Amino acid sequence: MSDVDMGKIVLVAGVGKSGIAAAKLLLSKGSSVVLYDDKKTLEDGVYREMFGDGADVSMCTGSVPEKILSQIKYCVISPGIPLDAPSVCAFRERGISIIGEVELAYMYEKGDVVAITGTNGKTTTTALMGDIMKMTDRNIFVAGNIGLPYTETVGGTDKKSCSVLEVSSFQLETISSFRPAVSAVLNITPDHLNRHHTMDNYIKAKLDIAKNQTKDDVIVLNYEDEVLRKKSEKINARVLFFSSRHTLDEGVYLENGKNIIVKLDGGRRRLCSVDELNVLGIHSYENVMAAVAMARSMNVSYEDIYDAVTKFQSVEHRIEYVCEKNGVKYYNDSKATNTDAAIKGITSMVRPTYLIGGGYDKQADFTEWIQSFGGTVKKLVLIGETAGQIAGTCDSLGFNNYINMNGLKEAVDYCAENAESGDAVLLSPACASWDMFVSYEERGKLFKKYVNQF
Ligand code: UMA
Repeated sequence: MSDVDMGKIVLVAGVGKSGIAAAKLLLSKGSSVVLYDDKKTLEDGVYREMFGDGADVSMCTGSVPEKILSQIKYCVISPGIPLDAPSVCAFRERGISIIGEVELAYMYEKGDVVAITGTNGKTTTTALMGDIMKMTDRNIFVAGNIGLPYTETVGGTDKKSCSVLEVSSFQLETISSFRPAVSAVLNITPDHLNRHHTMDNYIKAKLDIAKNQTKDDVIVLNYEDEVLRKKSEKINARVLFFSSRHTLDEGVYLENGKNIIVKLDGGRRRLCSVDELNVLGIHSYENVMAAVAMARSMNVSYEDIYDAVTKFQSVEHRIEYVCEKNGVKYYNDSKATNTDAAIKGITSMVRPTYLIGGGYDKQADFTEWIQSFGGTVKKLVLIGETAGQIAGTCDSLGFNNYINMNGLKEAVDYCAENAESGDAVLLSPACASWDMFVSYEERGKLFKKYVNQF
């Protein structure tokens, strides 16, 4: 973790969030920067606004002129650019070293690093871990794939600070010295195979989060994930498991589906009941347990962990708790724009539920979603383009408890009038929003507005 002589001119590939933040960091360290993008062009005025007058930065698109290439030793690459992209292959052939944006930031890290990856849940877990760490008197930076480039925050780090980072497989592919004190891999299921080509490559990228960790560091892994359980034997760091289904001799686990138990260093402690959390569903409890295991590894007190996890609200639009009115709890899961996500939404409900579904037609099949209702759905309230198709699938499956409404406002009013104390109302459409709304965010925000105004 020391400043590195990158040479005077550094190429930065990709002019998105990461590329711009990396360029600013490099400029602040005295390098001159050549931005490169396969597509994007930035006009002169935009440069000046972004980097300030007189900044030592220029830009090329499509290809990098020979006279520039011949002077370059390093290229900092954005996570969205595949390592086998023609431009990257050409840079490598010229002997230019490729450095990832996360690796670049890490060169200037002065404090501790906690890093979280996984196919699902990493944004939520990173946000929660950030909240827990903020209970301490340390300076905390929450960054990475969550949306704020690590190169943008690293300049503020010091010996006492901690960077809590969400890291994607794209970012992990290009690390070389990156070494978190505590890391977590939440789960690994097939994703991004167009980029990584094989599942083995994808798994390798994720587990590279631990490649520089030693026995003085900790990695938190999901005991229910067979791949992770198997691979754990080859990891150098101390492995701590969390489990939603098994009692562990050491680690964090869910007892009887209800209590979060921490069993570490010979002690056993009940942290809380899941009823005290504002997040729902086994996948959410797993995220909480992973954060608890990481936080204990960072020596955060049980009291601070308890306060943070019980205050934590889920990320907006993901089974987001809105409020309780007349004994009815309202949840916004507008981000459930496909049936897989909507199955997670409805199976997370522990109360009889009025479920608002339907929307833009993506030619989906709703069978598995309707089959997942079990006894939970008291009434399916249908809106949008797909309402008729969903009703047809309900009929063919013998589920008759549905009603059609003209729009979201009418659907919310219907639920408010009919739901009884002890019920839940869940917007989890299983469809995109574009038939009636600009985005799922707009749909979710309107839902919350309608709920809050009656
Ligand atoms: N570009 C090229 N050639 C390519 C591909 C892209 O020149 O072959 C250029 C594009 O024209 C564009 C720029 O690269 O101008 C975009 O760079 P980028 O895709 O790396 O995007 P950033 O804006 O830098 O955002 C990245 C992450 N994006 C990706 O990994 C795709 C963001 O994660 C992250 O929040 C941000 O850095 C800050 O760290 C987003 C994401 O979708 C949310 N991540 C994936 C996921 O979560 O599944 C991994």
